[in-house]
Formats: sequence, C-alpha cells, structure tokens
Amino acid sequence: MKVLLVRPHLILALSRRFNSFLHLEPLDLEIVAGGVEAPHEVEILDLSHGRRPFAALRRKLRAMRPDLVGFGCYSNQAAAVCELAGLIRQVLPTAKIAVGGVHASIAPQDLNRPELYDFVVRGEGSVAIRRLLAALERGASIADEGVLPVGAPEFAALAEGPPPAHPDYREVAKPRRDLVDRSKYFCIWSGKPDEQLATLYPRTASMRTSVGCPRRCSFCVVHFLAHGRYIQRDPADVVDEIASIPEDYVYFVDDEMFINPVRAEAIARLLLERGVRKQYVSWARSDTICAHPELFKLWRQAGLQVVYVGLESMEADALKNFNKGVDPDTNRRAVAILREAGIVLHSALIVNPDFTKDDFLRLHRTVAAIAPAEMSFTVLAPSPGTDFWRDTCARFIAPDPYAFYDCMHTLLPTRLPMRTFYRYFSLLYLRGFQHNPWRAHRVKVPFRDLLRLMWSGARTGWTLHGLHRDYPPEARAACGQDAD
Ligand code: B12
Ligand code: SF4
Repeated sequence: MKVLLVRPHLILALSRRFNSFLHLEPLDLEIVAGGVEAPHEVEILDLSHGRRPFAALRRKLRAMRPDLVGFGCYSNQAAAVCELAGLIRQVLPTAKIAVGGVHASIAPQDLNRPELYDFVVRGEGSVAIRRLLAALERGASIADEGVLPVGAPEFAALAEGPPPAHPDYREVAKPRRDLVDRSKYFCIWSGKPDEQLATLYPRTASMRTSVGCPRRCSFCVVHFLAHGRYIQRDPADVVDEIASIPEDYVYFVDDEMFINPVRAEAIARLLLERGVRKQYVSWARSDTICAHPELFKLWRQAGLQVVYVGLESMEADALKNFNKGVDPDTNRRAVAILREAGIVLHSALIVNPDFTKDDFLRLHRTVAAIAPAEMSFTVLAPSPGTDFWRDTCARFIAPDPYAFYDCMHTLLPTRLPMRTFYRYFSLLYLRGFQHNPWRAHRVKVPFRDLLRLMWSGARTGWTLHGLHRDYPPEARAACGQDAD
C-alpha cells in the first residue's frame, strides 16, 4: 500500500510569522513513517512551507495516488486538516484518510466526520499505523482505543477518556528523517559572547528522548496525553540516535528532559565519552535546574547551549494559579544557575487576558531583571483536554477556539480593550528583542542574516500589534472598554 503523511499548512498569519524564527522538521510524521514497513511505501508532504498548499497536495495525489493519507494534527491545525481532507475526497475518493496527533488524541469527537475522515488515531502513531495497515491489507475492520473508525457506532465510547497509554519506547519506530528536505528546518541560535557565527539560522534537527511529565500545570495538556507518566528512552539508545543525526544542532522536543537526573547525566556522559560533538537546546523546569545545578554544568560541556524554561511569571499568585509548583525565588535561582553555567536562557512568560496596563509594566520590569535572555510571551489560553478548558469554554470569544489555539490569540475576553491589549503585548516582544543575548553578547552574525531577522521581526511585531483584527466585532466588543 502507498501511504502519504501530510503536515498541514498554517492558516493564521501569525503562526507563519513565527515559523521564520523556528521551523522544525515534522518529527511526528517521521516517526509514524518509521512504522510503515516494506513492502508498504511511504512519503511525507510538509505543507507548512510554500504558499500554495492545495496545489501542492493536488499534485502529490495525482503523482503518487496513495491508498492511505495520514494527517498530523495539533489543535490549531484542525481547520487546515479539514480543508485538505475535503480536497482529497474530491481528487482521490478511493484514498482512506486517517488523522492523528495531539488534537486527535485529546478531541477525537471533533474529528468524527465521515465526510472527511475514515480513522482517528489516538496516541502514539508508529505502532497504530502498523495495525491499521495490516487491517486494511486484509480488508478487515479495525476499532480499538487507538484506531477509531469514523462514523461507527462504537466511536463515541472509544473516544471517551484519555488516549491510550504510550507504548514502551522499544516498540516505537525510529524517525525516517530521510523523507524530508532537511535544508528547510532551522532554529534561530543566539551564540556565546563575542562569538562569530556562520549563521543565525543553523539547520536544526529535532529529537525526542522522553515523553510526558509528572506535573499538572493548569494550562497544559501533557498530563492528560501521557497519563501523568514519564516514559524514558534508554541513554545508549538516545545517544545512538543523536550520533546518527546529520545536523550539528539538535532541538530536544521532550516535555521535560531532565526529570530523571540519573538518566540525564548518563546521556551527557555517554555523549562526552563517545565524542559526539553537537549543540543542543532543550526544555527544563526551574525547580529541576535548582535541584541539579551540576547536571546542567555537565550538559554544558556536552553541548547544551540553550534551555527553554517555562518561568511563566515572577509573581507568586500567578504561579499558584497555574499550579506551577514553583515560587518566584525558584525561578530567580534557576536563571542565575543557567547564567553561571554559561547556558543561554530562553524564558517563556505568560500574559493573562486579565492584564491591566500596570500588569504589563510589571512584566516589562521582569523582562529587564531576567535579561539577557531569549524571551517569548504567550497569552494564557485553556488547552482542549484540560479542566481549565472545560471550566471556561462558555466564556470563549474566539470564533473557532481550536483555530485560535496558538496561545497568542486570546480565547477569553481581555480586561483592556482588545486593541490596547495587543499593542502592549507586541511591545513585550520588542522589549524582549532588545534584551536578546545575541545583542547583549555582541555576537557577530552575517549581514544577510541580520536583514532577515529585522524583516521577520518587524513583520511579526506588526502582525501581533494588529491581532485584534482577526476577531469579529462582537468578540472585540466583549472585551474591556476602559480607556488605556
Ligand atoms: C516541541 C514543541 C513545540 C515546538 C515545535 C513542534 C513542532 N513539531 O513543530 C515549538 C516550540 C515551536 C512549539 C510551538 C507551539 N506549541 Co508546542 N509543543 C511541543 C512539544 C513539547 C513536543 C511536540 C513534538 O514535537 N512531539 C514529538 C512528536 C513525535 O510527538 P507527537 O506530535 O505527539 O506525535 C506522535 C503522536 O501524536 C502520533 N501522531 C502524530 N501525528 C500523527 C499522524 C498520524 C497519521 C498518525 C497515525 C499518528 C500521529 O504519533 C506521533 C509519533 O509518536 C508538545 C508537547 C507534547 N507532548 O506534545 C507541545 C505542544 C504540542 N505544543 C502546544 C502548543 C499550544 C504550541 C503553540 C500553539 C503555543 C506555544 N505554547 O508555544 C505553538 C504553535 C506552533 C505552531 N507553529 O503552530 C500544545 C498543543 C496542544 C494542542 N491542543 O494542540 C502542546 C501539546 C504543549 C502543551 N503544553 O499543551 N511547540
Ligand atoms: S512542567 Fe511543562 S510539561 Fe509539565 S505540566 Fe507543566 S507545562 Fe506541562
């Protein structure tokens, strides 16, 4: 059978703008492709590049004539996947269509649309696609907690509750990195003091060494996806995969890579022993950093350059509301530990739709106190699959909350007039840019990269500044009307 795996295009202009700073390979589809074993054939089509996704998909369908098309789907891609599935039904009605990924795992009922899909796949996909292909080949029916036949009477029962538990990592396929054009994926890189970088945009691979996180932050769906468990790969297996990656830069997409310090240390030591010299970026919680400062020093030697930390806020009340399980002092110490270890901090901070002008001003002061650091800001938005979503969805103002679930568009009414809110919000990015370590450390970069950064930064800032325009008038009217 011929299988085509499709990463959908990005509908929101803002998502496309952010892709000009960081565009990672479709690791989800590469792993699913690894589960498609010979004699089946598999290809990946990444529609997040290019301007004409429908034409590109039509061309691919005509050239390949796949028997099965599989979509990867995060919640903010659900609308795009619908559009593309509709096109496949017209152009190649014989193809079966499956949709998997985070959205299929947490909101399967949203995809129970027989006119568009044949199967919804929940949970890990490389194991599920083996079962699905085997059933399709035999002409047998399939219905279990991982592969749900769309429109079938048992769909509703199978869609209830959390997705199936993640399988043992030894059963999960290795990613088929060879199926994508690797020159297209990059991550902006800050560099060290006074360093001369060959490029600000090195080619970057992504890789996963663990799944899940035992914490339960209120805005995050990971505990629902992974059943609150932390599933870890064996250090030797991790290092074998890192060594096999062609790129020198690797972005770890683990939810939290350092939760088990023994395993994390073993990986770093193996990398050093085997002389695997690459540069890494990863996510870590501030309390993990405070609990194991030596681990981060060791990882620095092994090549860890940037750590993304969901600091979220430097205010005790906000951290408590997010159920973050850390206090502002832990966040401050984590910032200091990373600085001492010579690791660049990427600080992720949350803006509440409830913010007043004073709240924004306080966040500006926080930014200055954390600097120099890479900074990103998101708007607090409930994720489907969380209690937070269930408790607040009646108040949503976004016309399509899934499509607007990019943590930039507010789902809930803002206290300030929406236009004012986004003006302040875009200024945060400007302030963050001014404190970027790359600027503070006087890192030298090629002029063409500088121009590219300025151009994409200006476009992103402008899009953020005018984000209120994406909402209909009634949604804007539901927000605060105070003078700013
Ligand atoms: C790394 C990461 C990012 C990276 C980029 C990821 C990428 N692939 O491009 C960055 C930092 C850019 C990012 C940005 C965002 N992210 Co993010 N991200 C993650 C993280 C930590 C890992 C994602 C990943 O790469 N996983 C590795 C792959 C291999 O796993 P997977 O996607 O689950 O795929 C498996 C299965 O789902 C299944 N499967 C997947 N597709 C298919 C298809 C078929 C056909 C089949 C059969 C099976 C199948 O099999 C796969 C292989 O095992 C997740 C957390 C998580 N646990 O999912 C959050 C997560 C996906 N992100 C999230 C969010 C909200 C965002 C943002 C919208 C906002 C933000 N907070 O920054 C932006 C949006 C970016 C955009 N362009 O739209 C949410 C999404 C929730 C949702 N309802 O969709 C998550 C779950 C985090 C959370 N705390 O809730 N993210
Ligand atoms: S620490 Fe990160 S991955 Fe874990 S629950 Fe909180 S936000 Fe989610």
